[in-house]
Amino acid sequence: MTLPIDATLIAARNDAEQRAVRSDYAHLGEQLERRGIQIDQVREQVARFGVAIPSWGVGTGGTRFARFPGQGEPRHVFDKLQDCGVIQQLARATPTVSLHIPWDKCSDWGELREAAGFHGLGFDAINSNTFSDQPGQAHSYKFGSLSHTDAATRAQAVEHNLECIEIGQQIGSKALTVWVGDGSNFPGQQHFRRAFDRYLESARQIYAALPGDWRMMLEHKICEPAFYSTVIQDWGSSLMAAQLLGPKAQCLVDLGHHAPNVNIELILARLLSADKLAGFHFNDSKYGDDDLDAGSVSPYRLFLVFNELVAAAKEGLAFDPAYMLDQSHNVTDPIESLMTSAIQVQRSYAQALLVDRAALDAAQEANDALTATHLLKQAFQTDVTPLLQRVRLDGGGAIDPVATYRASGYRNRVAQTRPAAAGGGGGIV
Ligand SMILES: [Mn+2]
Repeated sequence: MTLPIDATLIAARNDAEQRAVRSDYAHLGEQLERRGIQIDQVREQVARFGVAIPSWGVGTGGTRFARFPGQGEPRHVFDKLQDCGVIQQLARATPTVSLHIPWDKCSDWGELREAAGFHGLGFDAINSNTFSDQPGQAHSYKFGSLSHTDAATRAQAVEHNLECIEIGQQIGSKALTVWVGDGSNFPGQQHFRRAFDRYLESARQIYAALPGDWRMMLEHKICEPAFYSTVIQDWGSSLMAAQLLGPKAQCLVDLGHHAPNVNIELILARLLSADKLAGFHFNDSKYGDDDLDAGSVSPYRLFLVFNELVAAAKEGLAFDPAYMLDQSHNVTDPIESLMTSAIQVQRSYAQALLVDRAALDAAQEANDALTATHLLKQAFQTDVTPLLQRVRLDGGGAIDPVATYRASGYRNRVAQTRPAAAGGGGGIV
């Protein structure tokens, strides 16, 4: 068994470009040195950065109207893992995979762990699903899961989360991500406070089953599938629930799960102050939870998120955010989108490392708004491309992951063994 992309192809393509990359890197190093920044130190920090790939992200996504699958769609979790292996082999920024149960259920978790090891991948948080019904399920989630009015439905949803923890333990996960679609579509449909209380009662049972070194990550969402109210609607509800549950419960921020124009970097600052920031789901949006590729519309906002995280780390806050891409690839090859998005997230992190923190502190103390905002812009407008290319080159990846991927013919190759997927019906994944 060999890695999915031929190593000699990667090396040949890198050889053709590496002289230019080293020259560009040296030039960027000179520019940064004039600003008092050692480029090699930044490069080492960026090389240690990783963002998880959601297993469902390697399949073509869709909207509630339709899905248009591409060639060679993954058939099962082992195919998904192989596609994640391609992403990590070429882009070197995604060392972990986040599984989703029951979509990724398999009969031998040990075998799956071995396959992940072969690709140099580990497993990040495990995701439960009580927002859709599975074949043979006794109770429907049409009207909710953890907060359902019916006790037996709530018990079934709790039981599913306990199963996710058991599976997670077998593959080396350390966190359970809980997002529920619970809510209402009509004013008056749901008693807001009672629904929240029922959610808490169920969540407490899940929390009680967490292993000592695990975290429970609560993901809020303003709407969809419930379009009038959701039980864990915003960071306020999420923070209340996390505080009531205990120290192992924290709040997960998905960039697409807010009202338009909400200041997300401020939310994360508040969650950091409360020691409740679990991590992030990265994507981008224009109108709502559009699940666009990270940084494709608002790269500055992505940078501002990392600016807060880097500042908090530098100021000595003890936190360990889990990062994951969570987006829907409807019109692109998901492997290309995920590589590009991981690099975009990595780019934002690198740019945030370039902010002159001492000068920013001084500008803030002096109420010099223009200088403060200029310092952020200076970091954001620095083209760190050569630095990211060097990180990939040093890590055995591709200087240009998308071009190398296209040259490898991987998609056509897997399409020969993976049957064409049916299109038509809606569904985000
Ligand atoms: Mn998410």
